[in-house]
Amino acid sequence: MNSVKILHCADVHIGAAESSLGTLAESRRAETLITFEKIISLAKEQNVDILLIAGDLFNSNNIEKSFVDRVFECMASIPDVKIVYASGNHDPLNADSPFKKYSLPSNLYVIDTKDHCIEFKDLNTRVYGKSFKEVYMQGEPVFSIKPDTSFINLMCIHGELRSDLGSDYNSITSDFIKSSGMDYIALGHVHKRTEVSKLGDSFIAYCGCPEGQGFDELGEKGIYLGEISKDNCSLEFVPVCKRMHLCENVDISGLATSNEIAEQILNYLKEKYPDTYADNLYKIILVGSIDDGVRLSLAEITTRLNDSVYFAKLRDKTEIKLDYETLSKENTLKGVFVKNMLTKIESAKENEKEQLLYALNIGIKAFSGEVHYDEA
Ligand SMILES: [Mn+2]
Repeated sequence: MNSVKILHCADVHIGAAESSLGTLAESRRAETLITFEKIISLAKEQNVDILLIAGDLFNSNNIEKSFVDRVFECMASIPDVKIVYASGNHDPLNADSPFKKYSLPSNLYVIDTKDHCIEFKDLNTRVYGKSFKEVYMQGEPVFSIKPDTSFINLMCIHGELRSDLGSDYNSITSDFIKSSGMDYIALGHVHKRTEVSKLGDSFIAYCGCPEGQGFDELGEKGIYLGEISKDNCSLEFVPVCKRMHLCENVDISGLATSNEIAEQILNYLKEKYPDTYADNLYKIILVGSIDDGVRLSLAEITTRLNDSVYFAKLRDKTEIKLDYETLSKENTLKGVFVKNMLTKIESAKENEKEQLLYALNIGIKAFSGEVHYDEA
């Protein structure tokens, strides 16, 4: 066999709850399982030989049995696919691990906490790896079984790429990769996908998480799928996420009512994400300048948006169109504040001016009672 078809996924975090979503948190939690089911279907449809899961399949070992049962049932439903699992820091392979507590599907191969090599003779392939035993794993993996070049050599591992051995999450250095003898190293841990790259003779990639879990995990998420041979790696990214987290700046200059603003945001989203706009989670940052006297009701705009999209939250970064000079002459506390700020801005260094102007705007909004504690 000259090549092997793999699907590389990691960091599914089944059972993770995005608590900031409030009433949606439970359904979002169920979607981590549904996304895993999609990965399993893809492996079957694409006639994958080996499904590599590089850690953090479960968000923690404290996962309810119903989720574990479903995961193992899905795995057992694709008996022709060999599934290799290396535990990550979220679901370490200790006595509490679902992979230790329950009986496993016969096509699931769990990588040990010591250096480990699993041989699939029928595929002429070996899979190396090492599982986390506890939340932390220091040092660098060592493999006593040296790669035999007559096999396709794969590695499935959770860890942190870095230049030294200082990580608490399994340091993987470029020297280690270059001397590994691997044809492909399937990495987990970093939730942001990297392109497939080559170090020495080894191809390597983080596939990222298949489902974003917050507004620090933006955009399309998925897995890598393709063929690996001794001298070639043809992996392609395949999106599998049910929803995307997205952060968008929307200019609402000149608009005044919540209705108009909500419509403007929706039109923007429909144009940018014609097929998926209703399904995504959005952090919308309102920008532009609005007339003095316009009072934005973030609550009303949010409510209107949430009629049309799965989830949206707003941040107000608009500026008020103001005549500062006239304001500074007002014989009021607000007038004095504006006057003092203008003097400060005038004498400030160039790089501080923008920050001070922002402070001036926040201050003016505060006089109208519009500033909330989470304004930032
Ligand atoms: Mn993770």
